Amino acid sequence: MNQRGVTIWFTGLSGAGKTTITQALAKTLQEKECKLEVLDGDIVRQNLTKGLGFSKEDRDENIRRIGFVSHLLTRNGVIVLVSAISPYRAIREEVRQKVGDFLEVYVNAPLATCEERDVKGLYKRARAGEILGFTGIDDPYEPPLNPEVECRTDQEELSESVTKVLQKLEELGYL
Ligand code: GGZ
Repeated sequence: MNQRGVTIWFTGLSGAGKTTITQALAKTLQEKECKLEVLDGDIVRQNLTKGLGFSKEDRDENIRRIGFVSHLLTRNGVIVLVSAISPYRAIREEVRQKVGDFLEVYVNAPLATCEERDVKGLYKRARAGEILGFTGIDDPYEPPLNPEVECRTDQEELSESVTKVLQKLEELGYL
């Protein structure tokens, strides 16, 4: 199959559901025998961007490196699923320009919902002052102004979120 590459960039707060949607979408795309790669913030930070912290400079550097790898893969016909908070609009735009074939998915759940889920207990620790500079608590998150897809994970089922992304991929001729 001569597949067109594209980077699908999932941005949103910690606990919004980026990884969950990415994994479900990856499974569906694998079933369609698409060539794909997943770059998850959590995993990437253990190798490619190991040693970077959460200052604005480090987050931007994290995103820039993920963007670089995404670009290489995308131009080789891979569907790249990136899951990273990527809180700053400007660097997301920079990556979009560089990659070209780029789709932004805003994984949107209110902070209160993310905090309630608190899967890893990080919000609790951030509220207690044990983690400083936590996105949404004492660090900014700049939502996309014009994302190709928005998933309201507090209002829709996982399958609905996945379908929205698949439909957009079809609409734009990537599937
Ligand atoms: C936000 C943090 C922080 C701070 C650790 N702020 O929900 P998680 O746990 O598994 O995913 C979050 C991850 C954020 O890494 P990213 O590479 O996606 O961030 S960025 O795009 O901003 O570079 C969270 C955990 O690391 N974590 N400290 N201070 N999230």
